[in-house]
Amino acid sequence: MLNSLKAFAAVLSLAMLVAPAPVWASYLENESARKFTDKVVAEHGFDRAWVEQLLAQAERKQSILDAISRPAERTLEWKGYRKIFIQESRIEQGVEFWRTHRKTLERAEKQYGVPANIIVAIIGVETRYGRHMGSYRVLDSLATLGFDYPKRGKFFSRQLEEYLLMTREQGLDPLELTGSYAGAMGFGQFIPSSYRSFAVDFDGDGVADIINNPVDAIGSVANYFNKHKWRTGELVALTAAVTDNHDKSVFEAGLKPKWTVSELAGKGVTAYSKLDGNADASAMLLVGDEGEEYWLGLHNFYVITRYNHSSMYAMAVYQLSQLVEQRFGQ
Ligand SMILES: [Ca+2]
Repeated sequence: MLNSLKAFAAVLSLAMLVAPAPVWASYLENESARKFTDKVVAEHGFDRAWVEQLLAQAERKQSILDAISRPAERTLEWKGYRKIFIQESRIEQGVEFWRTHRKTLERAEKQYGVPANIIVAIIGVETRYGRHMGSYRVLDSLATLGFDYPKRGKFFSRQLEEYLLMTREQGLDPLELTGSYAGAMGFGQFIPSSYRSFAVDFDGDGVADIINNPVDAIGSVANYFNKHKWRTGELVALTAAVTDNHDKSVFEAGLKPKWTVSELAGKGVTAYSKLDGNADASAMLLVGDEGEEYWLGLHNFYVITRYNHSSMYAMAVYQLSQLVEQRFGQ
């Protein structure tokens, strides 16, 4: 009896030595997290004990790792992608958002030169006008992806660093904020580095709060586009026609406009409307409900892709902006 108890105790103490660290302490034991702590203490003067108690409260979430590993929307064709973002309800809610924030949108348009319909459409595509801003704690998202997702760990631990700086600058509690599984926050889903670079205090209360404050969110989206060189009054995209022997390689040339409108015409892709032949443009082939569609994306279309590097994303924003504007004007 005594011997078996002793043996049991020995097994138990051995188990305690080799057992993985308990979940609540995981990020204190994690090598990347330790390096992270050293870095932010040395470079930004954060208190070591404060960073450690924060990371001790960060939770590794399997659901976050599952979400980021899922096949992305890029496997969809335009006809499937479009249905996700453009429906009657999202157009109607866009009109409602526009009416509610009309004064703020007018002020943002005047100050930043970005039209209201584009600001509304971005917020509509990102979060359905603030209805779905994400329920993951940003701290958990960025710690999980920063320390437990080697493929993009460097990017996300850098975002966690930005997050600590951002919450310190704005006087926000890093334990409180919620967002997407990838740490994007607020009406326009800014990651922490974008928050620090582009969020503005548009109602003048001293805090740039794009999570609870739609006025700040509107100003911040407009500022983002302004800083990414939106050109006021210029077109975004136009449908195009192709000749039988057009150069198909133009559709594989990437997001950045590589040719002028005239050069694309020479390659057999021509806009239906008359355009400045010297304007820069990219050519797109999208598979819609009625088959292949051809488009020219102009400079401002490229600017929308700076928000999310996808031509289908930019097309969804553009088309939603048009539909909401039409309905708003009725
Ligand atoms: Ca504010």
